[in-house]
Parts: sequence; C-alpha cells; structure tokens
Amino acid sequence: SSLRVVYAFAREMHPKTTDIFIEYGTAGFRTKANLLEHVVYRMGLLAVIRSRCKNGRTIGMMITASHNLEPDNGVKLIDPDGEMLEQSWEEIATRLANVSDNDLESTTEQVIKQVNADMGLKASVYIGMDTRYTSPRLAAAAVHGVMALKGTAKEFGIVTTPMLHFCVKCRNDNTYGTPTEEGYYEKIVGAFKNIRQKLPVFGHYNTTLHVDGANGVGGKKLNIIKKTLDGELDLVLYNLGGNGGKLNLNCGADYVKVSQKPPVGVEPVPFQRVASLDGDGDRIVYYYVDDSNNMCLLDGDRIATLLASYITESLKACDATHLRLGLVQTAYANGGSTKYITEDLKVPVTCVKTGVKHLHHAALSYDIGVYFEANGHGTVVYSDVAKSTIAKVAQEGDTEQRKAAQLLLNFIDMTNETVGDAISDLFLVETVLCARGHDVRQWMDSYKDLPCRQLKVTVEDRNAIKTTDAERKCTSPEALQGQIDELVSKYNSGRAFVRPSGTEDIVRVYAEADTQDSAEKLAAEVSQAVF
Ligand code: 16G
Ligand code: ZN
Repeated sequence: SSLRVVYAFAREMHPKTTDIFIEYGTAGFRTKANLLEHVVYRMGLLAVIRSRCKNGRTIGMMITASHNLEPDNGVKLIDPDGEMLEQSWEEIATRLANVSDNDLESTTEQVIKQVNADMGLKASVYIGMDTRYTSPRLAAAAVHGVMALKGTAKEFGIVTTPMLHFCVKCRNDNTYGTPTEEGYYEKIVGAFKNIRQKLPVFGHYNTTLHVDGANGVGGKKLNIIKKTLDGELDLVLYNLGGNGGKLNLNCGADYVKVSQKPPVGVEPVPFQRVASLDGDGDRIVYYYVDDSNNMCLLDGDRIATLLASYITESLKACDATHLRLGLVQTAYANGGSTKYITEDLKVPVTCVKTGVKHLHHAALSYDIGVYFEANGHGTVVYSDVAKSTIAKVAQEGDTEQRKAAQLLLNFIDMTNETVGDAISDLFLVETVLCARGHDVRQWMDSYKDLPCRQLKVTVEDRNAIKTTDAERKCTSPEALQGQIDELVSKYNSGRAFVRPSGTEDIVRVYAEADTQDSAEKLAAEVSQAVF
C-alpha cells in the first residue's frame, strides 16, 4: 500500500535512535531535543488521526519545552477548542512514540482502528514553535508526519504557545476571532486599547511596565505589540534574546518564582513594577524590590486574586451577581491567598491536581472560572450564559450598568480563554491596576503570603510516591503521610505535601509556616522523611 512507503520514509528520515522510554506527561513530551525527532514525526501522524476523529477540525502541534533550558525541547498537541489534548489520548501518544520503527506501521493501524478514525476525511494541523535552535528541524518533522497521512499542515513559525491555542480555536470557531498572529493582536491588544480609552490613568498607577522576556518568544512578540501602543502602556523590554542572552537562563518566570531573585539584565530599582514571562509565553509573574532590596513576588496566586476581585466588583456593577464566579488553585497555592479568597472575597475555591488541564477543566464548571497555578500559568473562562448575560446588560441596563458591562465585555475579549497566556494576562493585570489607580505596593497589601519553601528530592523511584486529595495527601509509601502530619503539627500555620514531579525525575516537597525559618525547617524535615 502507499502507507508502506510512508513508513519506509519514516525509518529513513526520522528514525528512532534511542530506546529511552518517553511519556506524554503534564505538558506533552519533553526531553533533550536530540531524542525527539521521531517522536515529533509520529505526533504529526497522530495529529492527523485526531483531526479525522474530530470530523476534520483543526488540531494544533506546538514545539516547545517552555521554561526548560535551551538543550531541551518538546511537543504537545492542542485539541480543536484550543484545549490540551484529551487525557485518554495521552496513552495512545505514548504508545506511538515508543514503538520501534518496525512496529510503527502496525501500531498506527491499530490506533486508527481503536479510535475509529475515518481516514477518508480531510485533516488539518496547525504547527507552531518557540525560539529554540532545535525547533525548526522538529517542526519540519511534524510537517512530514502530517503529510505522510495526507493531512494539511499549516506552519505558523515562531509563536507563543497561547497564540497557537488561540489560532486553533479561531479556525474551528470563527466567532472567537481570526486564526492568525495578526488576528490575535487585533482581538487582545485591540480590546486593551478600547479599555484604556474608557479608563483614565489616575492615583498611583504608572503606565511604565518593565518586562523580562526570558530570551524567548514572548518578549519578541511584546516588542511587536509595543510599536502599536500609543501611550496606553510604556513597555520597557529586557532579555529579548539578543546579545548572547540564553533562553530561560537566570531569567524568566520560572527562575524568578523558584529562586525568588530578580532576573539577570533587569536592574533592581525599588518599587519598580516588573513582569517576567516564561520561554514560550504561557506564564507570567510580577515582582518588585523594596527599599531594602527585598524581593517581593506577585505570583499566580496574586494575579488570580486580583482578577477575581475585579470581576466580582464588575458583576456587582452589572447587577449580575447571580453568575457563579469561582477560583481554581493547586496545592501550591499559598495558604494566605486561599484564606483571603474564601474569607474576604467570599469566592468559592476548588483545589485540583497540578497541571493546566486539571485547572482548566475545573474552571469550566463555574459560570466564570478563574484559574491560576502559583507559578503564573492561568486565565479566566466564561460560560456562554455569562457572556450572554453581560452582553444583555450592555444593551439593556441603566447607564452605569451598561458602562460596567461594556468594560467587562472588553475585559473578556482581552482574555485568551483557551489557555494561560502571559501576554493576555499582562494586559488583564495592567487593566485592573489602572482601574484602581494602584501601584505594586497596594496590590501586595491586599493580603499576606505565608512564608514557604520548595525543595527537590532525588529518590530511586519517584513513582513509589502516590497521592490523593489533589496531591495534598500521600497514600504510598504507607507510613509517610503519618510522618508528614506529625512534622507539620509542630509548626504554627504549618502545611506540607510531597508529590512526584511530572516533568523531572524527582520528588517535590512544599512547606509553609508562620515564619520563613519554620518553613525552611519543615521543608527540610519532610525531605528527610521522603528520602
Ligand atoms: C507542566 C505543566 C504545569 C505544571 C508543571 C508541573 C502544563 C502546560 N504545564 O509544566 O502546569 O505546573 O508541569 O511540573 O500543563 P512538575 O510536575 O515537574 O512539578
Ligand atoms: Zn510555558
């Protein structure tokens, strides 16, 4: 058959050169770039099969390893609504990635049967990549995979991960926007400009924002956006990838969050507002240094509470408080934030397992769901009911209500609802700060974080650790949770948990307590118990 030729081609062009088992994890496949070519080729095949299962709707393929350093790369698939690949397909992806070249043909046939794909249908795949030097070669392998099964591949070149999610969504639902990079700017940046015409700058808000681009794609795109802004926001950009700056090295959202240090290349100026993006532009954290040069981090929890409180106020102004607003967090959310959200904002909180897909899914069960990981990945999702209710108020409410609702509609347009998006989130945060006339200190003053510490522990088999209750309780090894409980009980406001990492061969330990000293001690003691 003609497919025979396809598999022979795969063996020659994108041979499997390693026996190391690779798994479709929390963020797709991610490993050293030189181990990935056959994997990406095979994901091209799978994307075509997936598209045909979805009646020819477009599937996305993003080549990136996000916040990992330059030598790594990765690939993940995007479902037709711009969401992460459906979980039940992860096992299929893993199987296809690991079979030998000889078994590729029969395994592909098996998969096609198993998922009942009609291979007579057309298929469409959108392919994007980050700035890594290994990305173009991998994107080419992706295209080969798509063409091998007679799908249509469209390459977007270098885009942020959320831009590709957005384009996939738009391609399958043209009410959401135009499926191009320009369409993205038009909708998201356009909405921001609209809002700024309605909101005068006042109070302590300063239109200058400093941004660390992690030497990745997010900074590059902000540099394009910057030229289209007209005083609404003055972006001062750092770490744009020039001058030998290395991707994610001592910079970017992950570095800033985990090390709690300012990124290289950004001079610490007291109380200056800085945003730090990650390597593929789907995460953002803010920070400033105070007058004693202390690092003050405004992470995903802070952004989530800022957005949730603003939307709550907007719903009141629209007289639409019957819409159920909820917030979704993971076990990493600081206890201080959870307390503030439930007790002060009176917004319900759901806690789920680490990984964007879990948060996104849980957020969809509210009329308006705000979700963020503490690491800065998150967004807001609005149900159709929420959107139509607000649109109705914008038409039929009294003058004040109409004004509030129109502003909220712009706010929704500015949101990339498909996935966490550093650029969209940046505009959302800037809007709320501007609307309130707030600077970073006033933002920080809304609640107090509990001191915390994260540690990594290397163990023989990280999967020996099993958890339940959104990873907050450990079920195996059997005695471990008892030990953790006992350690935690010695500290005021103590909390700790352990979980196997989904992206590295380690166990992660998290601890918080009333003082930094206690948090450090508790984390160290729990690590000992794991080891
Ligand atoms: C991935 C996840 C991120 C999660 C992180 C946890 C996506 C797109 N990304 O980067 O949400 O926080 O993994 O890593 O789902 P860990 O399992 O190593 O702690
Ligand atoms: Zn990322």
